[in-house]
Amino acid sequence: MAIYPPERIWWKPLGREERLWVTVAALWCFFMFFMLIGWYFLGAQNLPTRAQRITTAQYKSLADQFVEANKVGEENGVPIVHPQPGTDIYLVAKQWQWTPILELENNKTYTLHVSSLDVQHGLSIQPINLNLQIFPGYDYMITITPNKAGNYSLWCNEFCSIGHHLMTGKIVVK
Ligand SMILES: [Cu+2]
Repeated sequence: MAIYPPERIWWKPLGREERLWVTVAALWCFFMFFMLIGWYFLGAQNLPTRAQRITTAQYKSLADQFVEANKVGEENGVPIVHPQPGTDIYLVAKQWQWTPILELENNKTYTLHVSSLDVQHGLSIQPINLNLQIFPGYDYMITITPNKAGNYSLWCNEFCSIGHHLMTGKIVVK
């Protein structure tokens, strides 16, 4: 059996429609790629966050002091705190609870600190859909000004082992 070399042009040339679709798809890819970059500037969806290194022991002690000084009640064993507007407020993520319950005043600005005492968690504030990754060892600082009274639920949106689905918390804006 003879071995024949493949034909020089072995593919079928693109038809008009196929060429059109490939062009449209390629242009769409370019558009999506540049939108990804553009949205960073246009989307106004990036959290103005700062972060600094902190040990979990240091963060726990800051948060404990904060709860101690501002505690006004308890709900299912979770402390409720009502801090002064304009101050630094602390939220702790640990398996499997967000603590404490923060009672904030509407249209007042706070510096929200968040950190984890064990593993990586995802802070999700609903229904405003604010999402932030929380690693242990970092103190994340977010300037927040609630503009609508109501209850906001906190969820963990980073799988943090067996009790992940139970990890909730609450911010109450009055
Ligand atoms: Cu989780």
